[in-house]
Amino acid sequence: MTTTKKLLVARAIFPDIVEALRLSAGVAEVADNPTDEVWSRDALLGRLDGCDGLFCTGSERIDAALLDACPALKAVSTMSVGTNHIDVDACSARGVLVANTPDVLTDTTADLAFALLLACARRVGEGERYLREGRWTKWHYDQLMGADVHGATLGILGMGRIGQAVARRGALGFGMRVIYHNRSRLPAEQEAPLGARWVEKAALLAEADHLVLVLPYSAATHHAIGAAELAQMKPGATLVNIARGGIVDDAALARSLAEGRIGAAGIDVFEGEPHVTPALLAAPNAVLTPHIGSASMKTRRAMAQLAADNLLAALGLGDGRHLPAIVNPQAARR
Ligand code: 8YV
Repeated sequence: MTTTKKLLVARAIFPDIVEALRLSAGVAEVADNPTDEVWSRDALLGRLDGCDGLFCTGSERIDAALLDACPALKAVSTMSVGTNHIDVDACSARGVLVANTPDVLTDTTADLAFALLLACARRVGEGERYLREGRWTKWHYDQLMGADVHGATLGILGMGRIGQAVARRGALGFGMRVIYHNRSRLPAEQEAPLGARWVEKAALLAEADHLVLVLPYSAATHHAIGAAELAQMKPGATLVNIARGGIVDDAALARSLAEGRIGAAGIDVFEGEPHVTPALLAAPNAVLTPHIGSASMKTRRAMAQLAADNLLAALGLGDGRHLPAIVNPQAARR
């Protein structure tokens, strides 16, 4: 096969995976970013000029203006399951295929939901700071009392693959009663093994002891949990966001935590991250992590490999090891 395609890998990823891309049949050139320099928009555009394929992450914004400036681009492969940083409609309209990395991160991300849920409900962060700061001088009967997770009601907003993996952990591992709200209801045969029951959003907010957010970000889900929704939650309930910044109104959440209306929060994703609303940083009853939902060694490698395979497959290259996870197959017909 003649070597024809030019690729750009926008962020530093596993060097051996970049090297394998470079050696793939049909690839003429791979430009990458081994130092993980933060490229300005213009720097990204300059490097993308003339490229057929882009390997990106959730940090790069792929919009109509970028696509118009890079008419050679045929495929955008993101190392993320979320695609809210990509204007998929604009890609489809220009015949640009978009691929993402579903499935490989489902269980790892659901594990982090439980890590945050347990940590905030049982006040692990507060306890650790208390101990490290030398404030632990004796035992008290009411020291750092938190909320039980086992046997409680687990509410899940968004019931895709990750939501179902969270439900499975709650029902089977912690004996929780699982309720969920999603645009579409799961078929009964999928609900039954999870012991999950579909409820209206208002009932979800009112009944959940612990509410986990697992819905994709879009204009429709912006501030799906704002001041009004926080006020509808059970007093003392916990909230976990492993989905996307912007789904929660972070300022409203900080107020609710400060007022003691919400008992605790476990938050992995933030509005405008890596900036974090200062009032959240000041909230002792919040456990905050820097967007590490998928960050296990095994999963991050699997994501990078899948994104590389997707990119090659979307350009008609590669060894067909993976059926590419194409978000907009309709673009191929253009
Ligand atoms: C990524 C994620 O780490 O897959 C997603 O949608 O949010 C995370 O797993 C992040 O988007 C970097 O690409």
